[in-house]
Amino acid sequence: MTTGALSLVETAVRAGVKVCFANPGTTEMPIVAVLDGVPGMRVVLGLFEGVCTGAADGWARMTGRPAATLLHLGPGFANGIANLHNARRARTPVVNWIGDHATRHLVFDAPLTSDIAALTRSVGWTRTLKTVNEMAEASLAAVEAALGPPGRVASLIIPADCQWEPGPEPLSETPFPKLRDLPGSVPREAARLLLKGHGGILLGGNALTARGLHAAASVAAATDCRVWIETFPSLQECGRHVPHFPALPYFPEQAIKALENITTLVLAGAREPVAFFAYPDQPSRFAPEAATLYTLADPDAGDNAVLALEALAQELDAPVAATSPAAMPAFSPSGQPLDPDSLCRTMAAFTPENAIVVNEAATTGFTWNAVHASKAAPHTMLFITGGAIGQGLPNALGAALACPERRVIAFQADGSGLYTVQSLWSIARESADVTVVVCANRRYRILQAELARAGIKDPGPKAQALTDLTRPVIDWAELASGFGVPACSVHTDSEFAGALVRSLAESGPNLIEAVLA
Ligand SMILES: Cc1ncc(C[n+]2csc(CCOP(=O)(O)OP(=O)(O)O)c2C)c(N)n1
Repeated sequence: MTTGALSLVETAVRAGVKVCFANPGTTEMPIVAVLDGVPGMRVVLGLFEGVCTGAADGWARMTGRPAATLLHLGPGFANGIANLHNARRARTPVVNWIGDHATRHLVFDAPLTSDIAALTRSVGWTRTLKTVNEMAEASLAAVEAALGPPGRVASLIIPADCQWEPGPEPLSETPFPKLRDLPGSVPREAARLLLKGHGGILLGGNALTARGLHAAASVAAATDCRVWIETFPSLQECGRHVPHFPALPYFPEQAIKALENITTLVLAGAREPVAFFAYPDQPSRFAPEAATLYTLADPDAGDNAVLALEALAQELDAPVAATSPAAMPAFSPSGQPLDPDSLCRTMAAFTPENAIVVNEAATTGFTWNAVHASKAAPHTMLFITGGAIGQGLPNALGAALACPERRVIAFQADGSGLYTVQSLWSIARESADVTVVVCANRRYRILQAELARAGIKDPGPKAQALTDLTRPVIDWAELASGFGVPACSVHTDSEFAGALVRSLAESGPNLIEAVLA
C-alpha cells in the first residue's frame, strides 16, 4: 500500500533528494517504516538534531541539491535550528520533514505539542499538512521552495495520520533552480562606475568559483579596482590555482579602513557589507557614506554572479587576467610548539588537491583564510555563514557523504566543535573520509579579544571563567575514540605534519588534536 509517508519520500527521491539526516521519534515512525522500501534514499542517523541540519547544509552546499532532515516535533526542530540559521544565511537548499501529532490528537495538548510553525517560519518556507492527499504535491513543493533560487530552508510539518493513511501516487518531477538573467544595462553601468576610478568589488555567494574569481581578476586588471571577498562566504574555491583576494576584515575599524578610499562598491553576489555586531561609537555600515553601492548580482534574487562578472569583463573588453600560481610553500618543520600561524602553514603544505576544507577554526581560521589558504593546493572551502557555531563537524559529515571521492579536512576550533561533537559518531559510522584538525587553544579566544575591545584589560574571575576551557582540560583524543574515531594529540609542527600525512594516507576518519601554545 502507498501510504502518505511513501508518497512523501518517493516523490522527494524522484525530485533529486538522495539523503536524509534523521533523528526521529514516534510521530515520524510511519516515515521510518517506509525508508527500507525506497532504495534511492540514503539514511544517516545523527545523535543530535544540530548534527542532522548541519550535515544537510554541508551536503547541499557541495551538490547544489537539497538534503532532507527528519526531525521530531517542535523540540527536535528547535535543537536543529542554529545550523538551519546558518543554512539560511548561506542560501542552502534544505528540506525538513518534521512530524507532528495526528490531527485529531492535537486538541488534547499532549506533552510534546508545540507551535512548530512559529519555529520553522523563523528560518524559512513553511507548510503544515492538513490531509494525506497533499503528501506527494507538498513533498515536491518543498523541494522546489528549497531550490529557489535563492536556495532556502523549507519545512514540512507532517501530522502522523498524514503519514500512516493511504496516500496519493508519488509524483515524478525533478525541479531545477532557474537563475535570473541580467539585462545588459547592469554590467554596462557597473563598468561605467568602475572606470571612474577608486572602485571596489565585493564578491560573495555564487561568485566564488574559479570562473568567478578569474573574471573578477580580469575586471580588476582592466579598471584598477580593488576586490574583496565577503567575510563569511558559504563556499569558496581556494588555492594556488585561483586569484587571491583578501576577505573583508571582520572587525569594523579594519573593514572601514579597507574601504575608506572607495567611491564605488560593486556588489557581485554579496550584500552591502555591514558590521557583524554594533559597538558603541562604531557605524554599522562599512562603505563610506558618499560611495555608490551598485548591485551587479543580487544573491537574494537568484542572480548568477559568475555570468554577471564575465559580462562585466566583456563589457570592459578585459583580457583574461594572467594568473601566476602562488609558489608551493617550502615546508621545514621547526619542532617548535604550535601557534596558529605554524599550524596553518603546516596544513597548507599538506592539504591534498581537491580537498574540501570545512573552516570553523574561528580565530585560527581567520589566519588560514588571510595568509595560508591561497598557498595550498586547489581546494573548496566551506565557511560559517550565519555565525552560529557548531556548524563545522556536521558540515564535514555532509560534505564527505556528498563527495566520497574527496578528502574533507574539518578545520575546527575546539569551543565551536563541542556544540555538535556527536557528529564524530556519525562520521565514524559512515566511514567518512574526514580528517578533523582541532585547534585546541582551550579558550574562547575571540571572546577574550572582544572583552579586550570592550576595554576590560584585566578580566575578573567570572569574566575569565566564561571564556576559558580548562578546569578540566578537554581531552579530544579520548572524546574522539569514544565516538569511534581514531585520534592523536600533537604539540609541535613536526608532530602535526607527521599526524596529518598519516591521516591523509588512510581512508576513513581521523582526528588530530593540535594543541596550541
Ligand atoms: C550558537 C552560538 N552560541 C554562542 C556563540 C558566541 N560565540 C562566538 S565565538 C564563541 C567561542 C569561540 O571559541 P572557539 O570556537 O574555541 O574559537 P576561538 O575563538 O578560540 O578561536 C562563542 C561562544 C555563537 N556565535 N553561536
